[in-house]
Amino acid sequence: MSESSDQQVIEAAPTTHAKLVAWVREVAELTQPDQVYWVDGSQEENDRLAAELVAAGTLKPLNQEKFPNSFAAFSDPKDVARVEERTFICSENKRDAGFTNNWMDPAEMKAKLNGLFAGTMRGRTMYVIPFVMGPLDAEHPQFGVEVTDSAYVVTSMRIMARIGDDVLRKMEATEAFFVPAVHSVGVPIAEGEADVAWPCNEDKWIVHFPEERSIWSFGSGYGGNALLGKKCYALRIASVMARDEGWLAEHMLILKLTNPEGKSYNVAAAFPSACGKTNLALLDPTIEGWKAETLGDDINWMRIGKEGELRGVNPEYGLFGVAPGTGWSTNPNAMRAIAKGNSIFTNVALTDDGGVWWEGMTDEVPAHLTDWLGNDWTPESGRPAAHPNSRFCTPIDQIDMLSPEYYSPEGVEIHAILFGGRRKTTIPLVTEARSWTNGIFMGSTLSSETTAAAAGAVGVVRRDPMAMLPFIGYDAGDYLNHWDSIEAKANPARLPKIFLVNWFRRTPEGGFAWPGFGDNSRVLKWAIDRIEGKAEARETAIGFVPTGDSIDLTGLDMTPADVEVAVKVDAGEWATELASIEEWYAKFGDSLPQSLRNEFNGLKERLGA
Ligand code: GTP
Ligand code: SPV
Ligand code: MN
Repeated sequence: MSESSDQQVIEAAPTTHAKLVAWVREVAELTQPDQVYWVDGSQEENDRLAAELVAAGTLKPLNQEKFPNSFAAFSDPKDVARVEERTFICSENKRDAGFTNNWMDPAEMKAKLNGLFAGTMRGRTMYVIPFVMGPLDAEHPQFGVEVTDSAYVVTSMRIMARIGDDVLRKMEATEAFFVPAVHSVGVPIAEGEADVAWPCNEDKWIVHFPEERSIWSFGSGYGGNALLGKKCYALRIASVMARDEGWLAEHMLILKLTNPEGKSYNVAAAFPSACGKTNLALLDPTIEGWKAETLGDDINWMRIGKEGELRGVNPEYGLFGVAPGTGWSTNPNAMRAIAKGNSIFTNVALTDDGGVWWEGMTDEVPAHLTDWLGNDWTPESGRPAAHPNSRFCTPIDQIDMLSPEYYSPEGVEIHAILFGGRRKTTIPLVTEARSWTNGIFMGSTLSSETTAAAAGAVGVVRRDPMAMLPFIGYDAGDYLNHWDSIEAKANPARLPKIFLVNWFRRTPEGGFAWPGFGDNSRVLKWAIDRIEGKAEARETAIGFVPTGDSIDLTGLDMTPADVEVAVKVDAGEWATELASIEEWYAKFGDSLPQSLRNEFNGLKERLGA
């Protein structure tokens, strides 16, 4: 960067935060943008950026009557999901990254990144986005600054996190620590060359330095690869902070439920990507007298409160929800939030009147659409109109059922934790853990069929501990040990009960064994009644499952016998499962906590294997 533009960075910097100014200058020197722009987060600024993105062809304005202030974006078909193979945890010691992460020596990686980022922002604007994860009035606000050459990232970050001037003022007042996060699409523009609508590089690198708490992302503009406050900070980096400071950063929704007697419970649930978190977080209960309120749909930061209770906070500000399967019949609360506008849709299909559509949005399929690739589409086309990982990005305060406690810096007490995955067989609809450590065992062996949320094969069963497999920022065995250690740090009487759930089990005939969605409230009711000692259960080798008639089926076309099918513990299936768990646990080597090995041996014994 030339002397004069270097000068510009410093003079134009609207902050006295010396470390921040120095870091921004350093990144600008490396990446060589045409200009540096500090994002203030205002509506006026957002409108201007959106207009520029429309002119560039990145955003398409939607029908303003149906979707006010909303836009559609279409990514490069080679940039449609998180890229786990290209995601790295560069801890000082390889051992600290564990077997679940890709690792490279930090010095080697930095040399690599210096090459990749050198001049990468030529011909572009470098945006500086000050942001905070969680409420700005928290006792210790968790700051970050993302530097990016993508205006699409700026407009999306404005929905997903609290950004801009207010954050910067608070940050500079104490010269606060911030997580530095550098993002580039990796496509410099040469003099006189035109840009494309969705610039990205075939070579992608999503890199974390856990000791430094820093993030470098190159080559992708999509979702968790590029909106660095989300998975990169709030899970990978935050999980390391949480280990060091005695708390938990988890891939969980938070839902508040109030029973007909007016007593409230907060449920946190960890399901892998595209396995139902947003849907459960916006649950419309189908049982009489129960009320549900949303607190979070993807990330939960849990700390131990003054009375030894676990308290959860959602650090995000928006929803980045899977579009397909979100519809008026399955998730009306999400549909109402979306209908208020102010949203960015990525890789959905367009209707002829300038609206959006995706598989499962309406029962009736439109006769004609423009698919996410820009081609004509009809129901006879024989391919999905929207990409399976297409997303809606919508401000969280547009959810009618949002709990006022969402804004509380202290968060809410968590009364129950659910771990869940997508399994056609073996795993019952719901199983209550026998103890905290037994619950950690359930979480540690959580498994799910892979989805389109990450690049790679779909439908393959993989183990996904606490739904955090792609997000644990350190050694997975240490992570399980950290979870197990929470029991001793918390008040035993206030520890949440743990449950394993599976909305996706099939009957021998092939259909879903459980209707899911709003009817999941019936399972939550059973879980809460278990906390209160009011619901019946049958003890099995793997834990406590509901008796056929202990699940409220009022108004549902199902019998207790159907429930028995959904909660069956099948000896043959569990023999296969045990072998698979044994294989999984072998991967941890010495770092698997002994307490979990004991749990495994106990299960084996109870199953008579
Ligand atoms: P990420 O944002 O990737 O973390 O996904 P998520 O966990 O929030 O998943 P989401 O709620 O968006 O659901 C993903 C898919 O699962 C959608 O296609 C839903 O229709 C489907 N789904 C969600 N809940 C249920 C359920 O209870 N039963 C069935 N059968 N499908 C469900
Ligand atoms: C997930 O994959 O878990 C998501 C989408 O929530 S992304 O933000 O791309 O990680
Ligand atoms: Mn997610």
